[in-house]
Amino acid sequence: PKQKRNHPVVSEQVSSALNGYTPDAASITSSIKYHAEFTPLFSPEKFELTKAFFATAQSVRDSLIINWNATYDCYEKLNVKQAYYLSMEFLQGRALLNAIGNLGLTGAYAEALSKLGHNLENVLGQEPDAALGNGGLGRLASCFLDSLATLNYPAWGYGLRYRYGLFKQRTTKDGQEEVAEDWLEMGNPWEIVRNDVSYPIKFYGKVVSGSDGKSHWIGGEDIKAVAYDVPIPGYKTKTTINLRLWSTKVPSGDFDLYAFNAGDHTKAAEALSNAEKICYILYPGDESIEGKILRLKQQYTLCSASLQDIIVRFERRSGANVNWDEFPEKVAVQMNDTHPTLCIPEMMRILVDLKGLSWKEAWNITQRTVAYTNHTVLPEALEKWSLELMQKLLPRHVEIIEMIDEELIHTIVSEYGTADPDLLEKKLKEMRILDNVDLPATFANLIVKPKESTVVVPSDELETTEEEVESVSEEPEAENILEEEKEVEAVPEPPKLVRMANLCIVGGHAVNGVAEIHSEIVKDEVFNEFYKLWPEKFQNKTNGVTPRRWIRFCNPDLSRIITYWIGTEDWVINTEKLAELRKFADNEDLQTQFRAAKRNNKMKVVSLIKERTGYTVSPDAMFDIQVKRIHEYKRQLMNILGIVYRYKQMKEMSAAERKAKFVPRVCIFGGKAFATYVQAKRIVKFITDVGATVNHDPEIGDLLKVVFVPDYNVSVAELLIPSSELSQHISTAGMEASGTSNMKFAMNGCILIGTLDGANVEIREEVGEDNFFLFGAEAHEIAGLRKERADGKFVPDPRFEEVKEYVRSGIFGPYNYDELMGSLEGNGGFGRADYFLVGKDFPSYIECQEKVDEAYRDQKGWTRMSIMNTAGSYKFSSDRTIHEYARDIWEIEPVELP
Ligand code: T68
Repeated sequence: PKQKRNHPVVSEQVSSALNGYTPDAASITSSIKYHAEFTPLFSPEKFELTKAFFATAQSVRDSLIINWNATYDCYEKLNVKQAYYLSMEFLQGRALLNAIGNLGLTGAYAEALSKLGHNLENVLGQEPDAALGNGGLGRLASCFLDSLATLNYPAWGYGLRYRYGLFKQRTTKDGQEEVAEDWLEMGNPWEIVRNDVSYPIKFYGKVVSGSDGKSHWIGGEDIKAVAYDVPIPGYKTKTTINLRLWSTKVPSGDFDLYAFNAGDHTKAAEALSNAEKICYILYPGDESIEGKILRLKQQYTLCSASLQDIIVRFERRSGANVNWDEFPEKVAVQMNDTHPTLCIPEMMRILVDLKGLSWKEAWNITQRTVAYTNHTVLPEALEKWSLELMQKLLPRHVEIIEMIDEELIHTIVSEYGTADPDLLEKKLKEMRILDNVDLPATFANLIVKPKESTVVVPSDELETTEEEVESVSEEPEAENILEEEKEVEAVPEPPKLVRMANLCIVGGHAVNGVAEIHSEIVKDEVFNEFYKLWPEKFQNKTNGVTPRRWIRFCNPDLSRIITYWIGTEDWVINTEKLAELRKFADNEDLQTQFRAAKRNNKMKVVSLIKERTGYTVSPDAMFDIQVKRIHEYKRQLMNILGIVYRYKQMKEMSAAERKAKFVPRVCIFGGKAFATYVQAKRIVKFITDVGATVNHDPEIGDLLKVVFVPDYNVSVAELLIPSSELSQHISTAGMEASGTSNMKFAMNGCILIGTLDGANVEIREEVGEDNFFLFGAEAHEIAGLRKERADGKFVPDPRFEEVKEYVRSGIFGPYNYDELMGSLEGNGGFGRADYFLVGKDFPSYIECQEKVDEAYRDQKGWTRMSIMNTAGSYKFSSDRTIHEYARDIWEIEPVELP
């Protein structure tokens, strides 16, 4: 084995691919038959589709295990530096096509299955999606794993094995309905349970000082985390890395046999369910305190089990002489958002309490090891945990966090001095990890200010109801009080909180945003105080997506065309080559082929829509798609209001005028609303209601169709994205950290309509501004525009007023849309008075949509734009992103297997 330099030459990888055992169709057939017979999942008599899928997957897994073992052995022997990507979410989707595609065995498997009486495509369709994530953040983690393996980087992912994935979405006449996603019902052929790899995890209990001078965390509740490994194959390389998912169990010996035998079955089962419920579901609702505890338990389980595992591996690979100072030279830990922040205090706890290192040594090692990726600047999405709750669940970690906070106070005090107590107080308030917590005793007299425990309110500001006034006036004593200044009861103390992002920034050596504009906002606004203190920590790593799943496998027609025109299939790992398509953008043959591929992909979606919604749509119409989690800042509401405006105009025209003005469109939506996000669920209901009216309007026919595809997930995305001609990325500027579907759409020759937000900015730069439909306010204007609204100075466009009124008229059914429309109004009393500035951007949005119609009429011009999007999308391969993380943050090198 040899260690290679960074950025390996692609052709070398391809030539070294699969230089071991490569099965042919005949051996695959017998392997599938073997698994159908001996892998005890199904009854023996039939070989129907489900069984064909499982037997096929088992046979693929055999190949993966060979490569997984070889990869593991190699890293173990070389003792190379390894990166660990910790994420509460991995949105893997289906694995079969990806695995056989990466192994270069798609043809052989298709042949083998056909010999056995099955069609590969049908077999692929049997696989449930592994939906262990919500959206972009989870899918990014999965794209990263694919790139890491493909580029031969020594790296693993760590996550949780949720029993139920993100809910299945149904749409009924009442809107969205959630159903449990039982993805493991039939078993998971890709995972390998490692019963010998498990670690103890503790919750609650207390901390005592031992005679050895160390802190001991004792008592409480003990569970264990067991490893389930999912092999992740790289494309045309033997490297197969690992996604290790933890499942929680009751420790052996903790089952209360006495209670069970004495008939108290519930008590005996309690411990079991207490342990197992930690991994039941992704995002337990956290409105209740129980839900919050469960979520914190999940986060801690991920951090503690993964770190114990990483540390055991480090010690084993170090042999007899463990040199802890070398730890950061062997290990890089990336925290995917703040969800794995507890890595920091957990690493400190293990190093100080269990391995006997000094605080200083441990802190140095921890900081050099961990790094943090930020995915949001929405203040409400920055995680803050109740200190009280954390103290109960993780008492030792809170002690450690308090010490880190205290060191940070030292730093802030020495940076800003004590001469200006107001300034110092402001800095401390903004930067401390602990919010609303008194300064530790050593600092208590730094900021000498009177402590206000009660608030004095002048009598004229006291709110009194009419009834109270009456009763007051009858009570002479009360009147006396009213005349003086009344002392009211103390306002409740603000909750004491742990700000996880602050802890991440302090405890790690790098902080990165996920697109250029976002990283600038991170530095200049959200975490500006930290940026001023440690500018060297802040970086940008523009997101990317894997071109294997998102072009090569989901769009085989387009892939063949690209390979033909570029003359090699190398573009799959060397996406820069896509740029060569630019020179053929006006070539008629390429254009014809591009359109034919698009049409073929649209036909698949015509069937999908029919099957899922019953609607018949025409493949000749423009496919206009917005698919992403439903969120107000993503402004699905603006899209649907734009459609309503279009529909209203159509209704006011003659048939001939309609045809002249509008091109036929199928407007497709998809995405899940978080179960407790009321406004998002209203939006889903609204879209389906508009569809129900428009799609049945005989006057409109194929000129406009509105479809909400239920249960959007990775597999649905793999069908929708290749079929799209226009896609919408229309967030309020400054609010979408990056977006990643925008990249997938561009790769698949779709033209984007969007704001200057997230990765849109960079996509537009790469594909060229003529090939991107831009509209809307820019990020630097948003604060001013919100102020304009708040001051009542905003004058909405009459078309916006018109469209809201149309909705309120009841044209889309009996549902009362007052609240939804009211949320878009200055002071409608509902929601946040158009916080997301739909009203502001609406005119430029609909005007831009008119330009889209015009452009679409010129099919040659449109296809040119489409080719330019594919050609200009090469920067957005996650291979590029991973090379940057490897070089700038993790300092790891690719390793080619022998
Ligand atoms: C997304 N974030 C960003 N978060 O919204 C998107 N959040 O702009 C970006 O492209 C993507 O991350 C990848 O960087 C999310 O998907 C979550 O799903 C999430 C989950 C739990 C708590 C907070």
